Amino acid sequence: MTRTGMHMTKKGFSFQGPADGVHALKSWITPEDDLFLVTHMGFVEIDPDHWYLDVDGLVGNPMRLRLADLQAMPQREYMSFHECAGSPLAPTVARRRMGNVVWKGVPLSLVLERAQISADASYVWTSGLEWGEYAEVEEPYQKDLPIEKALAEEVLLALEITGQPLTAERGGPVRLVVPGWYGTNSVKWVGSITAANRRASGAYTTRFYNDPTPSGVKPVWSVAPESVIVSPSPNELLLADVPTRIWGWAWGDRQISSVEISVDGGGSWQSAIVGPREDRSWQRFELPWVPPSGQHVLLCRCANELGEGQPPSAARNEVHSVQVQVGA
Ligand SMILES: Nc1nc2c(c(=O)[nH]1)N[C@H]1C(S)=C(S)[C@@H](COP(=O)(O)O)O[C@H]1N2
Ligand SMILES: [Mo]
Repeated sequence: MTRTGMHMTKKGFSFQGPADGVHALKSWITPEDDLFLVTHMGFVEIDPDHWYLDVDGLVGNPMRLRLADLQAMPQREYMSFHECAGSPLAPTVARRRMGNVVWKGVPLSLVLERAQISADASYVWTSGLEWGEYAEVEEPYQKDLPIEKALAEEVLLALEITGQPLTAERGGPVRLVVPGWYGTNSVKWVGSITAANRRASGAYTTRFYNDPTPSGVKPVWSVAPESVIVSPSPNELLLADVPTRIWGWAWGDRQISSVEISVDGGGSWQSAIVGPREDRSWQRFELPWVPPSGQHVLLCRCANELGEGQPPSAARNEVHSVQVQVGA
């Protein structure tokens, strides 16, 4: 389903992120250069003059929006963490790809209203415009959202990230963003929206991004509570008896209400101070520490307002640890 005015710039799966991993994420808003980039089939460059968005399916008024049509609609900003769920082929491995950004765009709900979405629609499907192969599957990057989330105020057809137009690699000229949900749902290079009364049946909503559960599968949607220690990093110079602090970020679809830190490999835990959240931003946490000399394993774990926490292992949001060496 290739359209004119677009070409692939790089083929195949690709992940890019800062060399220092989470320890690079020192600022409240992640600069573009430190924000991870993911694509399954490759990157695509789309001429903005040729871009359009088709809205069809269970709608009274199917339509085709050009970029100028979208730009003429009301836009809003929304601050949110942005996190990749990790490889769909290894769903229990923590990859720690995330950041915190400000998206700006047209609420998806406005476009769905304009298209006169039917009361029978229970899902909204979106597709990316790129093509190629991933894990021996060759089909469009199509995702779905239940109607309640599709109509939520934070879900945007984004044109900008942190004050800048989306680059081609970031999914420009227009991408979907689904704040609070894993990055896989935020379809880049979006080209079509279809209202439906069932889930999408493609590989990216069935084979991939469905976690096995005792009773079946659970789509990789809402982000589970997670926290990481940004500082100290394993290679930071720490001196015995010199006061320092352990700090990092905690986030999830739901607000984080507590973060605990262990400085003895999980033997004992202390409560950290947790900062506020804005929209669905991450939250800063911090604990003063006077380190004794030697080697220490630092851990952090958080819980959200419902009391849901982080598993110790075998999960994408498993407890994060950092090993540090403190000089005498
Ligand atoms: N069209 C399209 N959208 C996509 C993907 C993709 O491969 N194709 N990858 C998804 C995944 S898994 C993630 S984590 C985010 C990454 O967004 P970013 O590269 O802007 O960080 O885009 C999502 N949207
Ligand atoms: Mo991802």
